[in-house]
This record gives sequence, structure tokens and C-alpha cells, in this order.
Amino acid sequence: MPAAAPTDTACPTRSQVAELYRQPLFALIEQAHEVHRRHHPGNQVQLCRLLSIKTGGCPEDCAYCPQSARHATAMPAGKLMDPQTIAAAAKQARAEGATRFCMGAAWREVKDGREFDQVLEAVRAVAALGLEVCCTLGMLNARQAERLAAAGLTAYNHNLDTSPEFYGQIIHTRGYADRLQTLENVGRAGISVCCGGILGMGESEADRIGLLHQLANLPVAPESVPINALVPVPGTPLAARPPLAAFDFIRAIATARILLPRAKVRLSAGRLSLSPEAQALCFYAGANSIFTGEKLLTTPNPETESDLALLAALGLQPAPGAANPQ
Ligand code: SAM
Ligand code: DTB
Ligand code: SF4
Repeated sequence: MPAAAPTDTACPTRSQVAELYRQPLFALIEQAHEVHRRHHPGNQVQLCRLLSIKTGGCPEDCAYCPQSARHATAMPAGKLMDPQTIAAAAKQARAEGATRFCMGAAWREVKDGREFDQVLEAVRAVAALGLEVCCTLGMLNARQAERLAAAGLTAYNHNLDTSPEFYGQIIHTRGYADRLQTLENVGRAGISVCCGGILGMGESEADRIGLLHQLANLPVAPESVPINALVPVPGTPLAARPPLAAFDFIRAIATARILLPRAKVRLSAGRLSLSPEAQALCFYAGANSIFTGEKLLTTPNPETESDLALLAALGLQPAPGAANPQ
């Protein structure tokens, strides 16, 4: 008997999430696949493209992140990219099949002024290309969220990263409550919430369950859930973490799919360390999006050609969107 699947409105308890997560792997995957088939067009994977529009020099101390100024990652602080250059990159991404474009900045928080105005201009330009537009710029206040919504932003990415209990071992410069506040500001402005986490940072199984429980109980249900495997970067405090077991990654994807049936579950960072077979199981278990292009924000990602070959081998198609109708 599969574990009882709470619906996405049922506010599952932590023990219900644990029960789902701890099922025998095949029972879990089977249940997730069934939920996936019920809520999503079969055999489609959305291609998204990331662009780091402001790289490095970040004042936060996130232990996993190569862009923190506090780690010895030899990543110099760059300047904000101008809106024309960003729009050109988005156009290129669209030509390569992406339907969603996500801009990331190594900021602790958004500050009002010229740079934010430039980001708003970039959002308008990317939206005009017919792409879904996402930003991840750190903390946002309510007014800034409203301005992003008015510029045409589809979604805002702000991750919880891990369980509330493990969070303090990873980040000391802002709290879990700060993250939840930004997510609330995003949701209230009518922007879709994109919120996920990272596996493989040294957290326990209970922490993974804790993260999934939080994601399933956000006041505004996320329409997008990026599940990242840690990309260990030399110079960061997590550089020597042992690689994540692929089955643990698949377990988290499947549980997210069951808990958030309508969300896009994104197989995000860390695909270079996952075999094609492990990625195939992720798709079967409910992942329906990947980031394509040779770079994520600052770290390497599989070549687009090899990703397209993997999808073709599995009989999966890039999902059409307004930017790339098929
Ligand atoms: N500064 C903003 C913030 O933290 O909200 C936006 C950019 S930040 C790089 C976006 C997300 O990337 C983080 O929340 C984290 O989940 C993910 N990330 C960063 N470094 C990573 C790594 N080495 N491996 C996996 N995911 C990572
Ligand atoms: C997310 O959860 N994963 C993406 C996106 N949101 C912004 C970022 C992954 C970054 C991986 C590390 C890097 O390339 O710098
Ligand atoms: Fe800064 Fe974001 Fe990296 Fe944290 S994850 S150090 S906030 S860029």
C-alpha cells in the first residue's frame, strides 16, 4: 500500500512527509509518477536558462556558495550587466529552446535605486520576448515585489535551502524567518513563488524531510520547486562534502512531486554529477524541468547537445511555451 498522499491543500504534517519519503524506493517512485501523469502533460520537460547578471562579492556567508565574499573562491565582484546585454542573452536562450529565463544577482537584498531600475528594465525586455521571467536577487520588501510584478516578472526564486534545524549550520547572516518574509512579499504581489533547496550539504534524512515539509506548507504554494544537488566548489566551507547518493536525490524529487502535484519540479544544480540513468529516474519520478546551457550561474552544467540527446533517448520533448510554440 502506498503511503497516503496528502493533497496540495492538506498541509501535510512532518510525520506524513516522513512516511512518504521513507517508503521503499519503487513504491515512492510509482506513486510520484502516477501523480505526475495526472497533473502534467506526459513526456515534456521545460528548458530554462540561468544568467548571472551580477556575480560575486556577496556579503552573505552561505556555506555552499562560491559567490560569497567571505570564502576563498577567488571570484571577483563583478558589476551589474546592462539590460541590453541581458536581453541579447535571453534572445539567444529562446533560440536554443528555453521558455523561461532566470536572472540571478549575488546580492543580500534588493536596494532601491539605479541598479534596481536597471533590473526592472531587463525584466520588461525579457518579458517582451515571450519568455517566462524569473529573478533571484536576495531579500525583497513588499514594494519592490510590487514593482517587479508591474514590470512583468513571472516568478521570484528564493530558496529555503534546508530544514529550519540545519539552516544555522549553513548560513549565519540571515535567518529562516527572513526567507519566509520575502516569500510572503512575493506571493502577495501576485508573483509566482519559486522555492526549493539543496541536498548533499551534510544534512540528515530528517533535514531533507524537514525541508520538504516546509515547502509543502508555505502560505503561498510554490509553482516551481528547484531541487539542487550541492556543487562543491573549492574554497567554500562545503568543498569536501562527499557526493550525494543519486537515490537520495530521486527520493526528494519524488516526494516533492507528490506533495506539490501542480508545481514544476526542477532538476537544478548538480546534474554533472548525476548519470543519465539517474536523471531519467528523476524525470520518471516527476521532475519536469532542467536548466540548459554550459553554465548555471557560475558553475558548469551539461552541454545543451548532450541534454537534448538525453531527452531524445528517453522519448521526452522540450516543453513548448509562448516563446517557443511547437
Ligand atoms: N543571492 C540570491 C539568494 O541567495 O537568494 C540569489 C542567488 S543564489 C546563488 C540562488 C540559489 O542558488 C541559492 O539559494 C542556492 O540554493 C543555490 N546555490 C548556490 N550555490 C550553490 C551550489 N554550490 N550548489 C547548489 N546550489 C547552489
Ligand atoms: C536554484 O535553486 N538553482 C539555481 C537557481 N535557483 C538560481 C542556481 C544554482 C546555482 C548553482 C551554483 C552556481 O552556478 O553558482
Ligand atoms: Fe549571496 Fe545568494 Fe550566494 Fe548566499 S546564495 S552568498 S545570498 S549569492
